[in-house]
Amino acid sequence: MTINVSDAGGRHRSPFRTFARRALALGGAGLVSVTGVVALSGSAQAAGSTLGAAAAGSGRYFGTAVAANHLGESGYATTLDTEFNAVTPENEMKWDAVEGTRNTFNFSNADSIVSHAQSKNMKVRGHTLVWHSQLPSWVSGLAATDLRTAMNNHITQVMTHYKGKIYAWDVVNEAFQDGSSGARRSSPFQDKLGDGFIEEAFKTARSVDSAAKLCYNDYNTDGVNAKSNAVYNMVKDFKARGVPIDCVGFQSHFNSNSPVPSDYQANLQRFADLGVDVQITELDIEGSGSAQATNYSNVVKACLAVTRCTGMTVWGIPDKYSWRASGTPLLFDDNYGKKAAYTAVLTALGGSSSGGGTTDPGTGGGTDPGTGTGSKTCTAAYTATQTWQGGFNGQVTITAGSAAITGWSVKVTLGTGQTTTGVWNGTTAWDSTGKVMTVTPSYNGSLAAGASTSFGFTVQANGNTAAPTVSVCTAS
Ligand code: 9MR
Repeated sequence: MTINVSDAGGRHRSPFRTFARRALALGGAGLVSVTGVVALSGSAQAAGSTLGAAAAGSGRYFGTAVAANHLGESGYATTLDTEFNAVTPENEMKWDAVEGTRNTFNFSNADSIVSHAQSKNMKVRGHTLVWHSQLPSWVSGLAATDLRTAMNNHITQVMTHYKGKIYAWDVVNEAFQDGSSGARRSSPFQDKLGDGFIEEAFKTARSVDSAAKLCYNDYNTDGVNAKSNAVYNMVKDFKARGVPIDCVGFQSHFNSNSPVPSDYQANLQRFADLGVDVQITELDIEGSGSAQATNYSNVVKACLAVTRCTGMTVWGIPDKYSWRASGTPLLFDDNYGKKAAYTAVLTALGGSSSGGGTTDPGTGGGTDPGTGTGSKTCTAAYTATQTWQGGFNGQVTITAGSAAITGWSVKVTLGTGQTTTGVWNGTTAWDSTGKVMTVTPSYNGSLAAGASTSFGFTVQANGNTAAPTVSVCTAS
């Protein structure tokens, strides 16, 4: 099996992608569009000819996740500045990024995104203050009293730094379990502080920045199901008791195992009816061509049909930088060509193309990055070269894009139970979970344009023969 994943500067993938996702019926039946009223400012240009401008026509924003390390790439920055009027830092505001060491705050990467957004008049969604993932080990190691202090301090420091610059904060992210239990997810916060940590986080957040909208954000809550019911009940309870909450984010990561639910609009509407805004916060839909385009169109129409759906954010710009790059889930191909999905979204938003830009016919694939930009890129393709009872050898082939590179970096995430017993032709650094290795060259960092090298590793399966997840390749 070969899986191609292409160039990006992302971090390790969330374990959430491996969770069983609730399969819901596909379809957009009953989706209708309405027009909102509020005028928005934004950088998007001619009225209705870009995503941002078209969304602004109904008083909404159209945003994207942004990674600070791509802002210097001209195709990336140009597409961002032309098409979008809102951004969410993809990783740069997470706890591990801003407070890796207790009370030492590093805002430089997040600041670069926020100042870019401000200079272009874009809204910024703050993502995220309290989350079990990308949480430094010093936090998880704290006892209850200290953890409470650390949580409130983190919220206070980060929100103070960005006070006045953030449209909406994901105050708490992914606090509920998947599946039918409707229970809260086990986390250091949940386990040590109990259910009350969520409302405490919201109250602290309100006390710091009363102008920012305060959101709860989660995935697998896009349709009506046990998990979304649990979130719904929490929001209802918060509203009844006056706990400050202004919005609910629906991540909306869709693929064939987790398709756009047929009751997506109805679900957004029932939350809106509780008196909160709703937002589509991390939209991506794996696939290609007209099927992908139709799904995107249905999602946009669902938001437009809910008056309190204030905006949509896609989780990245070109496919090559997606956390699910191999599924080509975004609106732009690797060369920033507009895919069929782009046109479908623009049309659903009520806009129409001005004829500029390139158009991808939407045939899918899209794993060859970088041509046309001149910037350094690479792809990483995984192959299982040998398997035996109890284990296998994996090989990752790195191929430079259209420019020569002098270094590369690839993350490999092992499956549950798996361990490695050896890595060759690469240098490894492990994360604190012991599951994610970042592999960089040992001697083989310099590659001419289009040239390849590979590294390999042995995996002890311990009952799990699934291929490890090989993340995007970052070139230098
Ligand atoms: O897109 C993000 C990716 O670069 C990171 O490696 C990953 C690490 O957890 O987080 C991704 O973003 C996640 C978001 O912060 C929360 N919802 C799920 C997103 C996809 O995993």
